[in-house]
Amino acid sequence: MNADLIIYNIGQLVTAKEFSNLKEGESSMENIEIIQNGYLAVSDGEIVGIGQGDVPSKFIKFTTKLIDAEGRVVTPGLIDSHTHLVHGGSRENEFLDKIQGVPYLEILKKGGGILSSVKSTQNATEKELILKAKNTLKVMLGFGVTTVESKSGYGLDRETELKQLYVNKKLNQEQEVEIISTFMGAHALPEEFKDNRERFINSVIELLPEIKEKKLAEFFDVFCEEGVFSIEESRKMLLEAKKHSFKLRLHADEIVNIGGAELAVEVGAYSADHLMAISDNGIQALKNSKTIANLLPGTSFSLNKDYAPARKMIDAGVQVALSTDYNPGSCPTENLQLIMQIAALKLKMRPKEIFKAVTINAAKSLGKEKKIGSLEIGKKADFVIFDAQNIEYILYHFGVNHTKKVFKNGCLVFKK
Ligand code: IZC
Ligand code: ZN
Repeated sequence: MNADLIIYNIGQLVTAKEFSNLKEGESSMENIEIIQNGYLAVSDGEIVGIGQGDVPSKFIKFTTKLIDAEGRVVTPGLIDSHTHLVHGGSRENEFLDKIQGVPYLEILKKGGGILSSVKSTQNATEKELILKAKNTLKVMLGFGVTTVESKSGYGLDRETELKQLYVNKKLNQEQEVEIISTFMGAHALPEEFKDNRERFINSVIELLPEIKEKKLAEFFDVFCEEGVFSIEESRKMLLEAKKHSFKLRLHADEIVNIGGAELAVEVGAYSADHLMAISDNGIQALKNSKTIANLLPGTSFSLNKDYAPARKMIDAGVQVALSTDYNPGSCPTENLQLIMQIAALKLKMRPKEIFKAVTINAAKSLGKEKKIGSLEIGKKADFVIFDAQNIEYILYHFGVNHTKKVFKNGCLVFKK
């Protein structure tokens, strides 16, 4: 099989392919393959060869483009599996309150927070939202991110929710980063429904068939949190969404423990996200399930809150992903590398665990592990060349961008 692109002389090729027999002393999240002195062969946007040492001559024709990685690290394209990508405006007007200790849920209660972004998003045109999101995605791509999950939830009315989801669809057609779309109509309770929660919940449920029919979202998500949507309310919406063939994810146990992780497992969600306040019972539930624990430590950092007990979860056998939670309130950053560095420094996650969390586990949390998340024959040629000789360096030297080149479907889409 000829290749049209070959990367050779790769110091550490993190294929992120999982193996089942763990080595002595390794956690169940350190079971990813790293090839020393590797090569990668690509044809037609797919991986056709991968291995160690010299590139076999069968891959090379005289038009093959050869890239010398000069001993650098190559990984799968990073996957940011939890973002609130599409929104109008920003919330720096709440920043001073926030750093002076006004709680996140209190700002929301006063009509700020999410509800402030809802107003900005309702007031923005589709064109403005597309332009803003494209700029964000360009920054993300520069950090090595080739797939992004994007939630609605700054509309809270039919028109604006659909507008956000249309923007997701357009973004998939108009730029390189692949978008996985999530309908999150239950992100907050609009003020006009304060005395009629049930009517709002029903209005979210009523939107499900239309969104499904128009193929505007693959996933459904709820902000299950004290003072936002209760366990019972969340369960009702999640089960309705499931009936309409949505895949599920859930904002769970972010600020107060109300049993969100257990609910995520109960409804068969692909991911339970945040988990800063998860209980031991929640950890047990996740451990015995296929639900991925999607941790967002940038949010703890930004809200000055406790970090999710990642070590405890991983040591118990829970599979973890890491994402930015990019949003205008609790985590306004596109920088997934910074999140990985915080995961090392604050969650005490180990280098292999961190790379697993932003590649194959993130892919699983989106149900896309057959196509992306690891570098294996037949999968998409989404990969990053980092300007580093080993993965530890990328985590240790924090706050800068280590990306050298990013490839999506075998095409160069970012170069430093
Ligand atoms: O806009 O504050 N946690 N939703 C749930 C968010 C954070 C986004 C926001
Ligand atoms: Zn979120």
